[in-house]
Amino acid sequence: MQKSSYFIICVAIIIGLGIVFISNSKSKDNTGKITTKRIVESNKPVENSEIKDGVQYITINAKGGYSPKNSISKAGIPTKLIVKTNGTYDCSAALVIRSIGFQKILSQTGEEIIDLGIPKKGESFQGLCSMGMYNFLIEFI
Ligand SMILES: [Cu+2]
Repeated sequence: MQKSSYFIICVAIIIGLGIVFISNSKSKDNTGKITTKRIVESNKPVENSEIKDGVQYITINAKGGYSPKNSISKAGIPTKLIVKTNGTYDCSAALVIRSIGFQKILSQTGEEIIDLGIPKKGESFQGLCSMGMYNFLIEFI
């Protein structure tokens, strides 16, 4: 009688450990999948532009890189790029947009408004950090 109850307790512990182990490995799998999905999504072109009083504003956040990394906006409209910094102490605050001759160290927190003129269809603007480590691309369609 004592032996069999000891056996039952042992089995219960093993099953318990098994459930914990399985649920742990499942949650690890799930996080892995979510992370992969996020990376894929962040590389997809994003529409992050807004038209106000005939001017198109595109917003890019600069902190540990640029987001969204790829964006798509409308061609043929006066366009301004807003680069937002928020406690940006990394080199993504040192912004270079070669095609328009823009080069500036942005304030650590704030908004920099950059005039892109009236972009043509098919035109694109690439922003880089001063080291060329981080980048973003805006395409006009
Ligand atoms: Cu950099």
